[in-house]
Amino acid sequence: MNYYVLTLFPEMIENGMHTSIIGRAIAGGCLSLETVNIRDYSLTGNGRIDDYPYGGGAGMVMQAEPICRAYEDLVQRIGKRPRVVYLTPQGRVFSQQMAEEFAREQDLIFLCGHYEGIDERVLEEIVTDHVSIGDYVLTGGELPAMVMMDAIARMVPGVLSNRESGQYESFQDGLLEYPQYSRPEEWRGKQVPPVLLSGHHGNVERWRRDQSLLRTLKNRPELLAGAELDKKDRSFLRSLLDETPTGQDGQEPDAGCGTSGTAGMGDGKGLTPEEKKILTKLLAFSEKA
Ligand code: 6GU
Repeated sequence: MNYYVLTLFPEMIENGMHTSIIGRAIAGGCLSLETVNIRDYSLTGNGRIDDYPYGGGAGMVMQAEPICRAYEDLVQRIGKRPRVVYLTPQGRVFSQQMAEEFAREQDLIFLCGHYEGIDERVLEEIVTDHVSIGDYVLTGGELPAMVMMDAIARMVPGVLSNRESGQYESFQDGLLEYPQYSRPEEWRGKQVPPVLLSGHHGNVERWRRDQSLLRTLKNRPELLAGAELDKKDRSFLRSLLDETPTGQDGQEPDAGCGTSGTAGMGDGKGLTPEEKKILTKLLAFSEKA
């Protein structure tokens, strides 16, 4: 995978991308990264690339020509016209599915805006994909570009080692990841769930699946509606409806089952009345299907 980034802050991209797993993948040749400073394509040669918006209003607009020149110079050099992703809160919201799709490309160009935006005419000419990373506003497209490049890179063969492989992580099967524990067995009075020390592989797998279901229900119930649930999943979820509700203070009604101690993540076991309502509907639907 070859990444190209058109930006006013190439050092921000370079610093962020030459670190950790992505940095290793670039050093190892699985990924390549080239940043292009849009300022180098300023019309006046003084580095100025923005101007006042026609029609008035606050802020400045990045002009079409410097961006177009930076783009044309790049595609000339690489000899192809890859997809161009423009990072904007007005775009389609990025997802794991989109990361998997972009990962099948050989080359990707990211266009990062700043100020109030970019002259629409150059966007019409060069951009193939408008992408947002969520419903909040950031000061520029650099962090979103890095978010996308990171998520896409994980899906590129060779970037992750077997240990790091994303095969069983959140979203792969439509559920959130289960909680993880490492040494020591007791930390500040908190025990590792006993089932994880039991050595019983089947029970461990079942517990993890249940925790994934519970977490997804509590934090992202809309994902649970789309997940594939088998008989054992439904049976676990049904059992949650029979438990006494957890108070607002997070007091556990069922100590000793090995699920306490995760309340901080919003996934203490007792369900709120609202969660029970969601779950009841979901089970009715899932049992019909
Ligand atoms: Cl892609 N850009 C900016 N500036 N803000 C954002 C965004 C992108 N996605 C969410 N917020």
